[in-house]
Amino acid sequence: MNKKLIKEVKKSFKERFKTKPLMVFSPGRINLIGEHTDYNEGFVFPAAINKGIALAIQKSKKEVSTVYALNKEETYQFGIDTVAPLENGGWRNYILGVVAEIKKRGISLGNFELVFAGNIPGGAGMSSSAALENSVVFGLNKLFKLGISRKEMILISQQAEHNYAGVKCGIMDQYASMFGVKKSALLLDCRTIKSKLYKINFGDYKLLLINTNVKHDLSESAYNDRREVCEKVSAKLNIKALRDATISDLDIIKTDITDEDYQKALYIIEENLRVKEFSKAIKADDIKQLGELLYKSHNGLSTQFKVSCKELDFLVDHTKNNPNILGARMMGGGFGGCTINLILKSEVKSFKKEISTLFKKEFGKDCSIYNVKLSDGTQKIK
Ligand code: GAF
Repeated sequence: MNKKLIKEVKKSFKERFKTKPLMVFSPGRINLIGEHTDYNEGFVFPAAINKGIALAIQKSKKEVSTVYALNKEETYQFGIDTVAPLENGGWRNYILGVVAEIKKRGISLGNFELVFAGNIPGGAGMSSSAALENSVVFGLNKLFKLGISRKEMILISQQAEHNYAGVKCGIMDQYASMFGVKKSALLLDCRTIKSKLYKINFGDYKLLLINTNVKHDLSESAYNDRREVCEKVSAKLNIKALRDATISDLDIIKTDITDEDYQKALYIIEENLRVKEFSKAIKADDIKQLGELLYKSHNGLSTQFKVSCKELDFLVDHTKNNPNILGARMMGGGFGGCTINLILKSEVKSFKKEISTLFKKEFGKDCSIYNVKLSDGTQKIK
């Protein structure tokens, strides 16, 4: 599938700019467990997938840089020396943000020409934005021989998201997209930004994503609000981040904070513990326990951290009395997007049919179902 995507991007670049570009592929990600823990300097367990952004890029001698979003058939031009965030800039802001963050580091860049396209469904919570940011910073780094390390590149991508897209995200998405490894997931410590690789083989079971095809308005401001709550509680506890808190610490300040804030902080502390339990269960080949942790994670996201929505809850609830599904939860920032399900391989076909019908009956619209492969991270391609 990516072959087709890459071919289309190359072709479009050639038609537009007549030169041979440098080609980059940067993947999206899934997350096994550990949601909203990244900006609390905690633990997450993501993996890069075989869907992403293909990008063609070349230096330009012109006074402007020209970027073309093939999926949207939209072009944008800007001067490399006059970069600023655009109101409602959409995809443009990810590119401008990366350029601005590189320049902030005192590194000079020339103008360039770029074409990109992706096959990550938009709003699905599979990090098309991190894939785009990483592809741009990786492409520019190679093209202008900037000597930026992969780790610095993901920090540039993250800052682009903060300052140009307005989402105060953690580091999980950019890390997974940049450092992903085939057939593996990464247990990432978001404080040290170091990960441990786990080969993933769930035996007779597999991961299946179900997209609600819903992205609720205000999801970005709600995301930033959650981060603020976590920071407020950390400040009350006099610690750097909720990663350093225990439940007993939190109980000491329980009467000084609202019950809502208490529940949110409690969720973070418990989710961090679940990530560690999950990694132990993988090592022990305890698939049943993996499923149980997924359900517990969803319950916390929905009832304590409050980032789920009725469509996500519906999808998770409808797996609970299905003996062929061991666990399910919403994945990513929330307020829409996908659920991730641990399902018996032989039952995928009949489940797909069943859940599609039920979802349509309940909400009057379709859900989408994806199989994903765990794949390598951002790379130069031919
Ligand atoms: C989004 C953010 F970009 C990540 O940093 C992370 O916080 C995630 O939501 C929730 O776990 O994808």
